[in-house]
Amino acid sequence: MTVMEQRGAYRPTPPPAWKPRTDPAPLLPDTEPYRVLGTDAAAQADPELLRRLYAQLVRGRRYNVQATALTKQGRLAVYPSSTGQEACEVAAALALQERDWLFPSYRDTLAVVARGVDPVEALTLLRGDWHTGYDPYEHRVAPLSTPLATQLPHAVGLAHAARLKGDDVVALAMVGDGGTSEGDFHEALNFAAVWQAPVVFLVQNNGFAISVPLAKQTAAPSLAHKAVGYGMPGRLVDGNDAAAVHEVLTDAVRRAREGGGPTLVEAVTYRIEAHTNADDATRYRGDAEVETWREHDPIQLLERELTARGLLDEDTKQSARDAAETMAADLRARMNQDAVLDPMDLFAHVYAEPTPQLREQQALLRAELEAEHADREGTHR
Ligand SMILES: Cc1ncc(C[n+]2csc(CCOP(=O)(O)OP(=O)(O)O)c2C)c(N)n1
Repeated sequence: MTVMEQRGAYRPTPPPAWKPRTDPAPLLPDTEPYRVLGTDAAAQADPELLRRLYAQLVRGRRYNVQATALTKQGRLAVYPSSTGQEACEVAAALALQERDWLFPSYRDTLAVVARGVDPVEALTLLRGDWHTGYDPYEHRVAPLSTPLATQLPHAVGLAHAARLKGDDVVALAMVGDGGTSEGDFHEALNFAAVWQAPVVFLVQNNGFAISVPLAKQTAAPSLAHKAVGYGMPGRLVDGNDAAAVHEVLTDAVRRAREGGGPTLVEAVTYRIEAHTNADDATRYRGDAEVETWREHDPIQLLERELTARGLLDEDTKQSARDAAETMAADLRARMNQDAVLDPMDLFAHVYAEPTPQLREQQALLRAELEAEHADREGTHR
């Protein structure tokens, strides 16, 4: 007897009609990272914007070199260099309007500086001096986040709240490839898509999370594909092509502003330096790989395009270099001054209402400092 005969007259009622809630096709990223420089699309790019990006890239590279030197001189505790990633950093800052908000991670000092924060204040946290170091409200830049991906739900919260209040604000949140494995990444993207919050997520896929390569981080076809599962578009872009990153982010920011909801952008790039000055990258990757990426350098890419189109002469190049040198000299001089710090500031701005434990610790430290002071006075007399 066949199965059908065993079933006899039984006819199941068909389930309610099902269809995907949104068409996934428009959400899918391209199969290749989007490029502008060296392609036909470059002819459409605004020469003034390209020159602005160029000057910022040169400045950014010089900032990375100077900050790394400061770690070697004992003037900076730690520096996660973004050498090789300057196009993402600069484009992120330039894609935003003044009224928008930037939510950076610890590697994004350049984006913070490109947005207008004082170059020294942007390093305060990494010097280990004083909380965030800059006023987040002045340039609408959230604190550099060391805990991975925690800045993402903050960005979504701010963007959603702004929309509820009727404020025209977009939040752009930056995160690394490793950060996409965090629960906060998932929660932020899910809320952003459900609420259609005006937020743009920029993942800088620089190949590694310290020593962990991307292949050990995810089995997704690309990080941009992760967007589809949440119901937002994923865009894949060449992260070393400043014009391409700027265009993709500007489009995503515009879309968010117009009520189109969030976008996840994966910028494919490479971390040329070690994770930080405390890391030895030769233990987990070879020089040959680094060299391949050096040949796809963001500054060189833009310089070649500008030169080929007759948009960059020797004087313009020199003035970009001079401006970068002036910034570096000022950074060096000011970072070489000892910071005047009050240890009691440790307790400031932790909670609006300090906990009893915190008050107790605060009293202990005050007593210790007073005893030390009295001791010193006694010895000197
Ligand atoms: C919640 C959390 N877990 C672990 C760490 C330790 N940690 C610091 S950086 C890092 C790697 C992050 O890599 P990625 O997100 O790819 O960013 P990248 O450093 O490459 O810019 C890890 C695991 C942390 N800071 N926060």
